Amino acid sequence: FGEQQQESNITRFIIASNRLPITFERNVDYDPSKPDSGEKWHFKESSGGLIAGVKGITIPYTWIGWLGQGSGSLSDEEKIELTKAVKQKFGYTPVFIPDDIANLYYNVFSNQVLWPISHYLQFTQSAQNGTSWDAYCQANRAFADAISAVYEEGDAVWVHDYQLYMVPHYLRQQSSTVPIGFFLHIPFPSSELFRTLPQRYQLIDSLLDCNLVGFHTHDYRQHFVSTAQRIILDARAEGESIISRGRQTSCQAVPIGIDPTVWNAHLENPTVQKLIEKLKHDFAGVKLVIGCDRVDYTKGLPLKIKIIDQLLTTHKELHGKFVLFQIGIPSRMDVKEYQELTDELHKLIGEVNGKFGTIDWTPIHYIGRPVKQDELAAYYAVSDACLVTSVRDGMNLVALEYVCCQKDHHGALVLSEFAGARFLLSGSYTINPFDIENSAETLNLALSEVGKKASEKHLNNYKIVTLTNTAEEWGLRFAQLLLDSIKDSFFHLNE
Ligand code: GDG
Repeated sequence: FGEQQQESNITRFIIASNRLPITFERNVDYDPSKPDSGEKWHFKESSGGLIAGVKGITIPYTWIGWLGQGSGSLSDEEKIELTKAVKQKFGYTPVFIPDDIANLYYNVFSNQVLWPISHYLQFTQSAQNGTSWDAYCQANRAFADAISAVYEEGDAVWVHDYQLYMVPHYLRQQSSTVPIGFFLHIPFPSSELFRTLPQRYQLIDSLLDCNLVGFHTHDYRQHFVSTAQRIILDARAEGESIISRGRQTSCQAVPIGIDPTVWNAHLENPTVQKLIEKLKHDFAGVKLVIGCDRVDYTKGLPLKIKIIDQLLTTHKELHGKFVLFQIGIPSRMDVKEYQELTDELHKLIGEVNGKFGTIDWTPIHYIGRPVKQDELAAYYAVSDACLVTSVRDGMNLVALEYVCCQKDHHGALVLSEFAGARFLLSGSYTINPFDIENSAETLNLALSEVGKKASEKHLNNYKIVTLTNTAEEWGLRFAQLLLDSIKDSFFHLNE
């Protein structure tokens, strides 16, 4: 790192996130003596909330991240080859973490301690121990080292999400001036919960090493500010910042957006249009509701199925005329809670279909694997409503994507009040998914208002998703806030 204070512009972001937006596989047919055997490594681009947001930003960036389990046990020679291939093909830099450390860092400390606590579920005591914390720190240090190795003058570092809470700390040890922004994609919980973490001090202190910390909503921001003041003795809130140990950290709500051009392009694709026509024909006269979630206990999937059960119990007129089309992407299947949730979900869906289904009607259509994004656009486009039942959710991009794909149809968004999107999309039918009876009634109301009141609500949401809160806007806003925060902290340090 140079020790130049960056004041005028950010020429490039170094994005750091747990995973790179690609997965790799070894080409088993590869033979260096046979030129037609292809390249040694095959890559696939992955999708997900964070990836969708970052890919929409228009400021140049390079990306640093882990390539997943298995990458840590490659030989040194293979790591060099793979790094070269990833650099050449995508311009990204992989971080290599030994597989046993990665398991403790990712599966244990990140996903069994930080993830549940951030979503208001108490952490597993057994997962919370010195070994998993040490691995978490070791992995975060590897990220910081990789960042400093690619750093060039004019760069700003943009660290993403809870897996990398300690990266700002290790970066600051190397440079007191490198601009560091951090964005949290999940909720920041109430201090009452966060302060039960034994590592609360180190985690918050590291975030205060940033110039800017961004959240999806004002509530999450507020929770962070009060947590910092309770945990760090000298921390005090001043305006939109926290001052502690001579550092000034700007804390802001900067809600993520999606890239509407990607979804509009899908909708204009003739293959997608053909699929939309086919679905319209196949589901004529049926109220179609779409759901699309990672199978994660934060998404409230069992509650969603119970809401459908309730709807079909109370509204017999919907029998034969209603379908929930649910996509459930398998997630973190090496964690016990996720395997159990998958079993529970399959059982509940089977029960509802068994209870109400007939030879020519299945109320819940379930796909338990990822679908292609253009196919997803078609499902969004033909659905009369989208049902989001998260028990906690940082934002929920599915809600935004649905609104974008409802350009012509103006369907209803039925949205949990525990998803951050609720604060952004004021034209939604909000539900408390724990209140099954009222949620079922709201869904019924929303379906009955499609084409009437739902249309007004939709137009309100549509403007937000496609104009005022796009991923592009998000990137620009974050960059501007980061620049402002650098100037502020510069003045502060020189006072
Ligand atoms: C985290 C936070 C926050 C889903 N199924 C398929 C597919 N997807 C894509 C969706 C959407 C993304 O995955 C899911 O985003 P969410 O926001 O709903 O949820 P998380 O993955 O939990 O994301 C969340 C987000 O970060 C961003 O800050 O909103 O609160 O938990 O983009 O379209 N994509 C494809 N096939 C699928 O089957 N191609």
